[in-house]
Amino acid sequence: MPRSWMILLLVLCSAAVLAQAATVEHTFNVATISWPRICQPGNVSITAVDGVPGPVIEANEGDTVLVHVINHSPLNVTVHWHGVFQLGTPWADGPSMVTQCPICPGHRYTYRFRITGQEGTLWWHAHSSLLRATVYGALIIRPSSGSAYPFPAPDEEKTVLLGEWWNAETVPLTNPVADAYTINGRPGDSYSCETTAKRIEKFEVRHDSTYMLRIINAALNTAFFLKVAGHTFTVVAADASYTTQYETDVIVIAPGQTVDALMVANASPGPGRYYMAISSYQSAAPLRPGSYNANITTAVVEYVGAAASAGQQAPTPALPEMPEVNDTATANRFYTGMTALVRPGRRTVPLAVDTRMFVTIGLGFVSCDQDQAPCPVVASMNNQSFKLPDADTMSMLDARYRDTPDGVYTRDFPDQPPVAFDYTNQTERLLLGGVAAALLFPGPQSTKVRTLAYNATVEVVLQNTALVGRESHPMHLHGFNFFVVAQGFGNYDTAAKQHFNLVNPQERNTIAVPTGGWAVIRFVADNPGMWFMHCHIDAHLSIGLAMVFEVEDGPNTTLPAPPPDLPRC
Ligand SMILES: *[C@@H]1O[C@H](CO)[C@@H](O)[C@H](O)[C@H]1NC(C)=O
Ligand SMILES: *[C@@H]1O[C@H](CO)[C@@H](O)[C@H](O)[C@H]1NC(C)=O
Ligand SMILES: *[C@@H]1O[C@H](CO)[C@@H](O)[C@H](O)[C@H]1NC(C)=O
Ligand SMILES: *[C@@H]1O[C@H](CO)[C@@H](O)[C@H](O)[C@H]1NC(C)=O
Ligand SMILES: *[C@@H]1O[C@H](CO)[C@@H](O)[C@H](O)[C@H]1NC(C)=O
Ligand SMILES: *[C@@H]1O[C@H](CO)[C@@H](O)[C@H](O)[C@H]1NC(C)=O
Ligand SMILES: *[C@@H]1O[C@H](CO)[C@@H](O)[C@H](O)[C@H]1NC(C)=O
Ligand SMILES: *[C@@H]1O[C@H](CO)[C@@H](O)[C@H](O)[C@H]1NC(C)=O
Ligand SMILES: [Cu+2]
Repeated sequence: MPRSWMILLLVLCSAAVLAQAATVEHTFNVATISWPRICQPGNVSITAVDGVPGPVIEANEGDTVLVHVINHSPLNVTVHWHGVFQLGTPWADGPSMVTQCPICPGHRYTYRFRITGQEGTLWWHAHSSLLRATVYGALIIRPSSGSAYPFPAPDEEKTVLLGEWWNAETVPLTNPVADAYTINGRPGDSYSCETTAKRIEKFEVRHDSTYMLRIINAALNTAFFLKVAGHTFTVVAADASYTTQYETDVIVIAPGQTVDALMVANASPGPGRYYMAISSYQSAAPLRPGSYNANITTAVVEYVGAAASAGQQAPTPALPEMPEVNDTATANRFYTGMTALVRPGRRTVPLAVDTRMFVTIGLGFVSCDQDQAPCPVVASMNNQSFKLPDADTMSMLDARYRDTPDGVYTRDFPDQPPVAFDYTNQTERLLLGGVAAALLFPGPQSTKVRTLAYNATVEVVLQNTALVGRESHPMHLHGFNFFVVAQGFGNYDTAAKQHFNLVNPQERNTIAVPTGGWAVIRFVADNPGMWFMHCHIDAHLSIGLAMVFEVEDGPNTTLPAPPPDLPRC
């Protein structure tokens, strides 16, 4: 071995010792628990891991995470580690019937994976039926020991998990409109009814200290605006990828996304109490009143000393002025405002493309008789509406491993929609008379995958349609981060290529494709497995807004054998 290699090895070894990669171990008891309703007497039975939100997983980059999930509930369950690359551990990803059969009542499964090449804020959630409404928590990855944040270290960190709450059992969910939004499981002061104890999250701060807010949108169906009265933010990361510092007084966050933002506690006129508030961002046009909860939810940012000054009643917090519910301009400014923080030795956007796809995403209808009108809504990608394999067959990853896809999935997910049309034009004449009508009814649901060669560089244009209505779909890719090289409103035009950001595009695992618009993403398929790509609005995922990438084995990288305790169907 050449001398320089020996030295390199020695350096690497001592770096490994310094880094002290650890094992982070948790036991998640999934169970039916009793939890207080909001603004109504009594409790409701929900499925949860200890409570809402569930336990926080804290790790350093390089650590191995081991979670023993024990299902004490009467429902099938799986857990997904949202945003974790799962390099070499595709059996630990979690989506039910994609990478595993569910953990049946009374059974258990140990998820085991190593966190490499990513740091920041991620989260975990159930990935079977609608259980993630109450089965979720934060997954925080700090730099490996010996490394530092690429910005001045904050004095303290606060996790801010945004959710939705129903006063009924969420499975089955009969009303998609939440009874309340929550911050760390609490509804806040706008819900201080007689019948309910006040439950509000409190963030205690010291004057002039800097806080890193790790904000996670765990809601089933709702994107949020978040503000703190009297304070502004510096965004430093999104989806566990560092960004150049971006100054803003409002955070916009779609389901599935995370944002890390620094907040200095320097409010004027001075120490006191300030509301953090979240409100719904409705991207749908036309706006559909009654299709969302218009209430705001609050937490309180309280300066040390402000609560009990001179034994008096704490001052009423100031409330931030929230954007209008349909303020797409504000959402777009935030979503497009960030660029990646380019650092030496880290992954950058691929410049050459091997596989190109153009994928329409949106809603349509199940074809039905006149007397059943309006027909039920269905969702599709390139005119394919996705359904999971039946629970009595086998998971897609298992079928791939055994090379027996028959009866589980087919390899014919198309690279283009069957027809090209004016995707974002809502003109009635176009829908009824034109080619678009052919895409309005995608037909029976199926389980189609796009097979990708190992290491292929993939570019996907995600084009929203306006067949039923304009709307932003937060598209989430399992197993990979992608670079968002461009996004815009209207129909994608190849002339946009001239404006691709191939220098420092933001890196994400969930892109809120602009309402009535498009986004172009790139990723490298360097991890053999079955990787779900889907809308992170559960109401759309459950009606077919999904597909799966089947990534082939590489020369030296093959799909590992399933772990012995993998649940079987
Ligand atoms: C309601 O749920 C809370 C939280 O789990 C629990 O502390 C309380 O005892 C429950 N109340 C009832 C009446 O079950
Ligand atoms: C908003 O909150 C109030 C209680 O403060 C509640 O009566 C109302 O139903 C809520 N609105 C919605 C749409 O849930
Ligand atoms: C938002 O909705 C209101 C009420 O429906 C409407 O008047 C306004 O034009 C909408 N704004 C945008 C930007 O769509
Ligand atoms: C939408 O389609 C109609 C009918 O083809 C056409 O007249 C109109 O110009 C289109 N609108 C836009 C904004 O392109
Ligand atoms: C969309 O899919 C359905 C069902 O497979 C088919 O009937 C329809 O023709 C397709 N649309 C187009 C434009 O090909
Ligand atoms: C993967 O692709 C990159 C360039 O795109 C290349 O440098 C590398 O050698 C490839 N790796 C394998 C294992 O094919
Ligand atoms: C695969 O591994 C073999 C033996 O370890 C090595 O010679 C070869 O270069 C590797 N190929 C790639 C593409 O990494
Ligand atoms: C639970 O999972 C098992 C095993 O895959 C399956 O046989 C059963 O049908 C599932 N039950 C429900 C209610 O989905
Ligand atoms: Cu969607």
